[in-house]
Amino acid sequence: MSDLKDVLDKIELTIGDITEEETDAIVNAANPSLLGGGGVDGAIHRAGGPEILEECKEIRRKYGKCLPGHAVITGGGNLKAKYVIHTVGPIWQGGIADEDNVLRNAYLNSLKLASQYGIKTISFPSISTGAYRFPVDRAAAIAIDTVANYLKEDSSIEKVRFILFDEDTYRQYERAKQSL
Ligand code: AR6
Repeated sequence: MSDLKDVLDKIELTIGDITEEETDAIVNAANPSLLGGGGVDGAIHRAGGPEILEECKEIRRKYGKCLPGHAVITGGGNLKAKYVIHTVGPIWQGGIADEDNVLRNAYLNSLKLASQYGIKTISFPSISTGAYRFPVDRAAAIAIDTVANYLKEDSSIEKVRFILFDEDTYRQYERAKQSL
């Protein structure tokens, strides 16, 4: 069990493009089809090349769609990251559809997969706050809280980076981290 200061030291926030990350794994904000899309999903498949999509198709064939809150793992294809963890966040419906818990599970199941694969460093985008329209301040609080609580209990992951695409999103995550 780590204390809060140690945990906060392991969480890094930065503005950037997640496809350029050199962490062991990056996380994709995918959709249940796992067959690609726009936003960060499109960027990861474009930069990572066709191998990632082939692996996603294989997962689809074996296990079917990836439900919101769940996560699956593939190799990193042409990316610097060795793995891509594909998770599906909730579509924001005004807060009436258990969106907070689904978002929490998307982070939690991604982290659990990372631990299972011996991943020590991992980068997340801001899941659900683009096309899925989850309010950024609320999503940031859930993301930071879920990661911090996980790191308190599991010391195998050494670094969690949030790669935020714009300044406003970055500021919301910074605020969420400071308020812990
Ligand atoms: N690096 C880091 N963050 C990025 C990048 C990038 N290269 N590109 C976009 N973002 P979104 P969602 C940010 O829409 O809301 C897809 O079509 C973006 O600015 O990618 O979970 C999927 O296939 C925003 O802050 O994901 C699904 O259908 C954040 O990443 C759907 O979108 C998330 O935006 C998932 O929607």
